[in-house]
Amino acid sequence: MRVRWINDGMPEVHLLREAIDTTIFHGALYPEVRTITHLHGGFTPPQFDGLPLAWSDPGAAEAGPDYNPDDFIYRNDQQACSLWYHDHAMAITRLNVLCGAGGLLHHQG
Ligand SMILES: [Cu+2]
Repeated sequence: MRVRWINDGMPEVHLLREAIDTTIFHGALYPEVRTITHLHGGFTPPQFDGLPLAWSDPGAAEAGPDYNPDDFIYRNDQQACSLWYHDHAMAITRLNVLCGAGGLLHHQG
C-alpha cells in the first residue's frame, strides 16, 4: 500500500502549546508545530516507519534529520489485524495525539 502523508492545514501555534516540554530538546530548536505519522505495529521498513526525528513542519520548510518526503510504502504482508497510526513527532507525540492525530487501519492480511 502506498500512502502520501501531507502535513498541511495545521495551526501556526500548537493547540496545546503550554504543555510542550522544551527541556528535553537537548538544545535543538524544533518548530512548535510538527508531525510525522507512525503505523503502530506495522511491519514497516525504517525509512517509512515514522521515526520521531522524521518530523516536518507544515509544508516541510523545516524537517528532522530522518525526514523522508517520499510516499510511504506499507508491505501488508503480516497477519490480518487492526493497527493504529499516530503522530510520532519528537517530544510532542502525546500532545499531537491528544489533538486527534491518530486513526485506525484494518489490515486484511
Ligand atoms: Cu505507536
